[in-house]
Amino acid sequence: LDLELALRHALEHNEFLLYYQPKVNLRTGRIAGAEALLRWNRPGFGLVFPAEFVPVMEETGLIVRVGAWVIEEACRQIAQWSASEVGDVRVAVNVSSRQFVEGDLEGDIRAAIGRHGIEPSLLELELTESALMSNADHTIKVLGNLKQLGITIAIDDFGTGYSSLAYLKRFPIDKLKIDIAFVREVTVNPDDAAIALAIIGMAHSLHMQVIAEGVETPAQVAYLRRHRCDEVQGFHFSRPLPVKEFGAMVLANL
Ligand code: G
Ligand code: G
Ligand code: MN
Ligand code: NA
Repeated sequence: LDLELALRHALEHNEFLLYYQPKVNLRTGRIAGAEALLRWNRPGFGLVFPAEFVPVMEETGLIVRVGAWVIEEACRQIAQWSASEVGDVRVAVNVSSRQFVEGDLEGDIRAAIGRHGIEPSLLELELTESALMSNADHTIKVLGNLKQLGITIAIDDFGTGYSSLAYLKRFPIDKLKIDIAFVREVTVNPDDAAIALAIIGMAHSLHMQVIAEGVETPAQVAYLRRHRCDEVQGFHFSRPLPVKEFGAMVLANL
């Protein structure tokens, strides 16, 4: 309860901020975009990570309002980078199922894009399998509208949710993000390798892009490049960074 109150206070007093972790295109070696990751600059505590407060926001429903703030802030940052020497950066935001069911995700996104005058193709959404399944018919409609607008739809933590593959046909999905569970030992565990390769092959057959998360070693990068994974993200390239450091990294990588 104390935490819930502190989180409500945090939203009203602007204590949230976004860090940005680069996604790298394996063909070009260049930064292809970023995942925006929520941080809480809690007075007296320092920087607090999502594991400590996102579950409470999910339970209390506060994630709906904070999620809307994340979309607004990401769009504002995209516009600021586009107008600067950094240039166009595609930013992925994590979206909770409650934002589909209780919030006005489509309205929030349209408003933020319009307000900041950004190219819709610079915004990407990361949804978990459970987020997709929790109100499928409504979610399909919203995602269809957003995709028509030009937004990219990615499935986060792919392969770890409780869902059937049928949704790959029903939902307008652009990209699969291979869960870290299959990436960690991809170069040494034949089962993980088989799953990763099956996801890459399936994604490409369905005309989807594929990204691997949690990439930490040169061997993983080499393996994923050799097997035509499109993008990678992980500590091997960079931890999630504050805005200024991310911008500097893009400029150094050009
Ligand atoms: O940044 P970090 O690796 O600690 O993130 C941990 C978890 O918190 C990840 O699963 C991530 O998806 C989730 N998370 C981070 N930012 C957001 C956000 O803005 N919204 C939601 N719903 N989840 C987030
Ligand atoms: O669930 P989601 O994919 O949104 O979570 C992203 C989380 O993964 C962030 O908390 C981020 O800090 C973490 N992360 C990013 N890169 C790596 C990595 O290379 N290794 C590990 N273990 N975690 C990572
Ligand atoms: Mn994510
Ligand atoms: Na993930």
